[in-house]
Amino acid sequence: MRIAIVGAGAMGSLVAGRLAAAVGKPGIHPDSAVDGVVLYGRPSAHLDAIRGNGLTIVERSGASRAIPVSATTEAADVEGCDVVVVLVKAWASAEAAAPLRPYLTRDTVVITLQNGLGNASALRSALLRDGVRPHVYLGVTTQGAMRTEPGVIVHTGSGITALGRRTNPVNTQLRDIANAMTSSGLQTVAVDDIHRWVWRKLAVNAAINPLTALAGVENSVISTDPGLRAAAEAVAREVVAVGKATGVKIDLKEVLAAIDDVARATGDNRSSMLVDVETGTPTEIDAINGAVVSEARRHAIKVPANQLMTALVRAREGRYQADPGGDGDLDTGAIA
Ligand code: KPL
Repeated sequence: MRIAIVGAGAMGSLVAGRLAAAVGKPGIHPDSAVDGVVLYGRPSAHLDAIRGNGLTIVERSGASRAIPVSATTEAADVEGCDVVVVLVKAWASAEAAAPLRPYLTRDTVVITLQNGLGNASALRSALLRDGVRPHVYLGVTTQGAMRTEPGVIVHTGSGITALGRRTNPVNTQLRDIANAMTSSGLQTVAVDDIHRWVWRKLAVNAAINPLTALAGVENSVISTDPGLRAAAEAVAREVVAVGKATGVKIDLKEVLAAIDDVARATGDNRSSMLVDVETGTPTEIDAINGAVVSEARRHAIKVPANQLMTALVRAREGRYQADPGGDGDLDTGAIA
């Protein structure tokens, strides 16, 4: 299968690099072999560096390796790909997907691995052409990565990636994609209860991202600092209540364990929201805590902790949006 990764932030680069290193290797099953990978992003020093010297992935052990990755800024280069994995910031979904519209077919599988809620519907609307649109599937990942300099990313934490369909059980194609990702070194499962995974990851992001961004700390501190841990629990408790109201079977104990696991597994990582506020880039607060607040309103549930996170992060963004100055080049997700 030929796979395009949309968004050359840290996570997009990690997925593209791992898959590119698997090209030509036998897959778990012949249909899950990776035949080609293209990384599509905005013109940037990072993309230029990848084109010149390959993508360097630094492992947690300190070992590193440069992998040749075909990197492009041309939407037309995505033509012919069977699978398109979207890893741009939530607020950039429509803008990143629209140029791809002429090059995708009704058979293309588009998978969002973005943070937050609402990405699949934004992609579906942006990709609609003459009443036809590709399949857009849901996914979440708890892998952690950071971009440290152009052409270099650090794989800060090995997590798990889950893929699923919105209303139907998984199909063979999704299983093949999950196998392709797993054999490239990114542990991936195709699941029938993807909404549960999406809400669990939403709770993880809703707790870790704004707290790390506001406190200016690495992910690990969320589970080691008692005050931040209590705040994370307050945020997560509300997300679970709202998730349950939407009909998703999630459980607070499981969500709190996931927050501690992710905080530990990606311990040295600065969350994407912390990097955003440090580099003056728009954050994903609206797709994460803001989306929880909107859903809560529909179900008449009070979510003061999520409201507070949303207001504080928006205020922080307001300060740098009024006075733009960050170069935004070291962000972790936006198409770059
Ligand atoms: O998704 C993340 C993010 O930073 O956006 C986590 C999992 C919290 C890793 O940092």
